[in-house]
Amino acid sequence: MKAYVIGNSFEGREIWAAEITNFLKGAPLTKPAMLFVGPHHGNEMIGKEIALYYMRYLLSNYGANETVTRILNEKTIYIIPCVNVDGNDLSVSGYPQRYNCRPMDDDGDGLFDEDPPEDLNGDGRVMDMRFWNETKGDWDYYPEGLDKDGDGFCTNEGWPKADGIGGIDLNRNYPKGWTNYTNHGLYPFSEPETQVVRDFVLAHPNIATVFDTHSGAVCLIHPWAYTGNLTPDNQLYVTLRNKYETLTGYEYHRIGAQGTTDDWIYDTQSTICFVMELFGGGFYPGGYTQFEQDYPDLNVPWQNFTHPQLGEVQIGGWWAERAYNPPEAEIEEWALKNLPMLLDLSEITPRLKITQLNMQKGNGAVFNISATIANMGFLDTATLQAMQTHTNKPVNVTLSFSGNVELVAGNQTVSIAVIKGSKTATTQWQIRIKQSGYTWIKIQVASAKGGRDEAYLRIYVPERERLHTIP
Ligand SMILES: [Ca+2]
Ligand SMILES: [Ca+2]
Ligand SMILES: [Ca+2]
Ligand SMILES: [Ca+2]
Ligand SMILES: [Zn+2]
Repeated sequence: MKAYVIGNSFEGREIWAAEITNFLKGAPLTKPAMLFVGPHHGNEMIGKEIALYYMRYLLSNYGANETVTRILNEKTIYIIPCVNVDGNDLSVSGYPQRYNCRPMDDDGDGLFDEDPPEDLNGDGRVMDMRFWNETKGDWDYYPEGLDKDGDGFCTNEGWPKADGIGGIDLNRNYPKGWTNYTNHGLYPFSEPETQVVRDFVLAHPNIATVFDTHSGAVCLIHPWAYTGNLTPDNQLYVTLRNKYETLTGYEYHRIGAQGTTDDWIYDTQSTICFVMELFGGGFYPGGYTQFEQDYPDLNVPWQNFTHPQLGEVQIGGWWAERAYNPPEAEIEEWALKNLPMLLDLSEITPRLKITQLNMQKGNGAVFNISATIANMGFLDTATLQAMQTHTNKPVNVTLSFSGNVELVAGNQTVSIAVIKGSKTATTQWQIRIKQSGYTWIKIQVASAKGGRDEAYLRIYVPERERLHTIP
């Protein structure tokens, strides 16, 4: 494993990536790859935990577990444990922060982030605060905290009146279907965090599959999110999601959103993308009531507190951290549910192999050479989306030889638009050898998503044949 910083967040924190593969069996970029994307939403911390769990699982099972060993010999796993590192740091400190930390004037008073909520009662988390309204005969609800700018806590001008920290919703900041809402950023890729993901993805064209993490629900999602339309690859997505429903116990649901990570990657990178909503009350097995029963700490009892400005209030209510993240003792259990799908996303990538080389002798020192390239993987070397938008990268088969060989027919590099999963393609050349004795011919196959392979042919030309054919 290699781990390195791939960029910095809005507040300058480091965003990391890891690449895991057997480096002795080929450089990471030359192997088909799967990308694990950690949280774009700071309060959805379970994604980061499962990233680290998966990292440890792969590293500790190489050589012991047959599947892991095969995957790390043949494939590369990229892991970005956390995208929204600023939001994550705030959330860990008890302030649930979905967005990044770019300052935003939420209440339109010309000041930025001037009045964020805070942990008043010192229990380590920012909760809700309620105050009995005599006139209404009901509670008024505010975020826990002080009115630092003297404009009130919460009025009929909007909720919350306080202007909290940031920010931009990073999973709305990608170009596909991007819409001009306040929290989507000024333009697609306006945020340092999404730029980091973009640059990483563009620098690794070998990524064939993506496992992107969110939480707040228990379900799996795939493109398109920006419209209700089906993608050109829908048949494939349905086949895979049926398998993943069985493997993980998560159900497929369509959740619409504009400008998401996975719509962009799938749209432009010939990559099959899934989002896992890892944990939460949405689509929870047995429903939301069951979720509340299983996690009673979700509803924190109201506790009396003497507020310096409001007098007697109560602090408690719905605990956002639990709504998005399982208790520590359950993290492994939720990671294990996802493990078979994580492994499978590495297994299904295309993988090219030269399975057959033929040589037929023609007249004199002329030889017909053919190579059969097999896609040993389940996925095609390009998605249908990529084929339709002409963004597919071809499979290139190249014949290399020394100066004593002349290419008579065929292109030295043959480009094949796509090789379907579990299918083969055959390329042919005709060469003339201008020298007697042994000659080596090299055949190489290279593709963005399907990895590389090479093979050699040794051809013997007796002295009299050479004299025959060379003018
Ligand atoms: Ca403001
Ligand atoms: Ca703000
Ligand atoms: Ca508190
Ligand atoms: Ca205020
Ligand atoms: Zn999310």
